[in-house]
Amino acid sequence: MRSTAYAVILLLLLSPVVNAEDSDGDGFADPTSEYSVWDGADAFPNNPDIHEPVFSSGCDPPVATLDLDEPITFTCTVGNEGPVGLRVMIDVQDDIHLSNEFDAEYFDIPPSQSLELSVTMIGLSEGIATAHLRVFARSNASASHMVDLPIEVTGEQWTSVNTEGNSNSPPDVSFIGKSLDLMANWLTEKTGFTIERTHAGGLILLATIAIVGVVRITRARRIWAQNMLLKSKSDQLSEARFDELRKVKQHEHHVDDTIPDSPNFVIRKR
Ligand SMILES: [Ca+2]
Ligand SMILES: [Ca+2]
Repeated sequence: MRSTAYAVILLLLLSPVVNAEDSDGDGFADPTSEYSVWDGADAFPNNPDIHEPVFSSGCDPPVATLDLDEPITFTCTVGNEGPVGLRVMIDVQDDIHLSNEFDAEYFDIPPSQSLELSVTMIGLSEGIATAHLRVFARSNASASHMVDLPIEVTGEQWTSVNTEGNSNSPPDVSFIGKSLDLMANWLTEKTGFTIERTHAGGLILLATIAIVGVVRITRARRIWAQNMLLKSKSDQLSEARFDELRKVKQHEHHVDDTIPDSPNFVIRKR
């Protein structure tokens, strides 16, 4: 009698596990730790209208144009729109014109979460191609979800930007030091004073300042001369008028005979 009671209690405790529960009555059992959506459980255990997993997805860029041998990496997101965590297998189906660099992998996506993937393809031959990102959510079924990746491959050969050759080493300025040494030696020889590199550098600096000063003065003079030449036309005209007035012979009554002519001196070399 007692053993029978234990058996009944045990049966009641085990019944949810033994007899898979179907909460919404749609014929698909609720998922459990032993029986997942991957195995065939209801992806929406509380919705009698739906039992298959639902995904949202998107890839960036949505379309692409590649040259031959040019790689492109799409950033794709795959979201689980259901209330149950999913284990999925994701792969990429390439095309005759493309080479796929994405390795198929299993992922766990918690409810209402999404994952991000990098999918790299390489242009193989000229043509219009479509690769497919496929999401498998059931062990023994075709893809539950698919994202198209339309890609045009041109006939041009891709020329990658070669960054290895252009090392950004600082410019070689050792020649400045050498020049200063040469200058210092030369000055020492010529002047008899011991002149070192730093002195030579200072002299060069002074010389440079002096040259710049001379150049500036010369330029200022040239500009002044140009300005003189460019005197406004009205000035030139008025000056010409004055000149003309000066040339005109004075009236007779203004001539003063009392003033003798200026004597002409002849200077001769002895
Ligand atoms: Ca169900
Ligand atoms: Ca359901």
